[in-house]
Amino acid sequence: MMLDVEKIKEFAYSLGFTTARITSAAAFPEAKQVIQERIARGLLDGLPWFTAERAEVSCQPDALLPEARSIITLAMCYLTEQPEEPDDTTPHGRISRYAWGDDYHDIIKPKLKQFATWLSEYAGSSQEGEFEARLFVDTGRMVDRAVAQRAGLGWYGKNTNILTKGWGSWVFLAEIVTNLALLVDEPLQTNCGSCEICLHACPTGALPNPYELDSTRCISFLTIELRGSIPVELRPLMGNLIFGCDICQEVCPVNKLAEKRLGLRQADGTPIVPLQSIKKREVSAQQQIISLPRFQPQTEFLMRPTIGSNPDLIELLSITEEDFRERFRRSPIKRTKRRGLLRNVCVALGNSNDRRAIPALIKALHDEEMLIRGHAAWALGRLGGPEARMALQEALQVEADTEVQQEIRYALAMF
Ligand code: B12
Ligand code: SF4
Ligand code: SF4
Repeated sequence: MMLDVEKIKEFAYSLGFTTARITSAAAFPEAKQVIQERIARGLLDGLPWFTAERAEVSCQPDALLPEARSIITLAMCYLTEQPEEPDDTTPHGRISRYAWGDDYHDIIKPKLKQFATWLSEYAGSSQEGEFEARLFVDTGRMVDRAVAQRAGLGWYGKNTNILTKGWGSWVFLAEIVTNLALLVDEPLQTNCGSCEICLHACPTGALPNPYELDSTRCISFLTIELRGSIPVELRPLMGNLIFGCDICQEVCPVNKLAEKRLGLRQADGTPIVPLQSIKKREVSAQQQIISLPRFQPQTEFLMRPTIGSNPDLIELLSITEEDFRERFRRSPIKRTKRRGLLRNVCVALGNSNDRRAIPALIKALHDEEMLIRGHAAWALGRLGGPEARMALQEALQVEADTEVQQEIRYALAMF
């Protein structure tokens, strides 16, 4: 007996997932080919775990669960109210939207477990043999977007994100691979049409062609995944982004429409997207949004006041290891560790053109982490002025690390 997939989707919605679709557990040969080709071209360099062998497994669901027959693919919208723009009394950074609240892995994983328990009971006697399932959220063990595309959960945007009807790309993706045989959904017949807004909006040129991301230039990679120094030629292009980047999503007309339809407002009560800013021609008829599913915003995604979306960069530069652990304990930001975050803060301050940052940067020039010292030197070189120059000259006398010495010399050459 075939299980009622509508009941399964209903249960997903009751858990707070915003879209649920089903596809078979057949392999994903096109995705495998694309990923392996991108690895070979170096577009995924800097993600050492992302190997051709891993891609092979992630595109082969029965390598993850031998009896796999279906994949339930799930999206959870993380749109929340937009905070007020900060005043300019001090330089501010920008944190990407997905990191304003708690870490989504910690929110979605327990829900997947709850879902699997329910499924096991629901499948009950209709299932021959034992119910089996594997749960995935962003582990890289599963090609989340390829699964979502084939199941009709959304379509590939040219910025490589999956766009869903109703929520745009403001969704996290997750899957349950199971040995249950379920009725599958068809892929959507939707695409971006002639729109290419995101490709032109990317500040670092990380989207050289539609559907192609050069991870090594992407600010999301540079601020979150990269462990070492940020290439000097990319630093000036990063603006005040200190954790992740949403630019290619913020400019997307499908996303703007989603924000408008959800009625999200800024702190002063005005809608996030003024109606007139969405030009009709930017959204093809195909992309017209279908009736809106229920929206159950997860309170865990709401912005946490201790983090904010636009933190004060000078204050942030002074945090200790202990402060960092306490402040970002439940946040995705903990991934960068203090040294990665403060490296990014230095770059943002270097781009701020705000000399008020100089005393804090001079202090950071003597931080115990060489990564922070090196990027503070670069920022001082960018901001310039006699005070910054003298601090750099003095630091060069005492600096023991050759990489930081090089950064200081590079910074001094900017004067
Ligand atoms: C590695 C990774 C990254 C890397 C590399 C991203 C990348 N594009 O590859 C970095 C660190 C840069 C990154 C950044 C971000 N990421 Co990320 N990331 C991943 C991860 C772990 C693997 C992605 C992957 O397989 N990349 C390999 C490339 C080759 O795959 P792909 O881009 O999907 O390629 C497909 C398309 O190019 C398509 N394609 C190729 N040619 C053509 C041609 C046509 C005509 C069409 C239609 C399609 C098409 O086929 C390819 C194979 O399926 C996934 C989680 C997971 N397990 O899947 C999350 C994931 C993709 N990331 C996510 C998010 C939210 C982000 C950020 C928005 C975070 C942020 N705010 O900073 C940015 C977005 C950057 C961007 N523009 O993509 C979400 C995306 C949700 C969504 N709606 O799509 C995911 C799914 C995590 C999750 N579970 O929610 N990420
Ligand atoms: S996330 Fe930012 S840097 Fe990366 S592709 Fe999009 S706009 Fe470019
Ligand atoms: S900005 Fe345009 S091209 Fe880019 S993802 Fe959105 S609809 Fe597609």
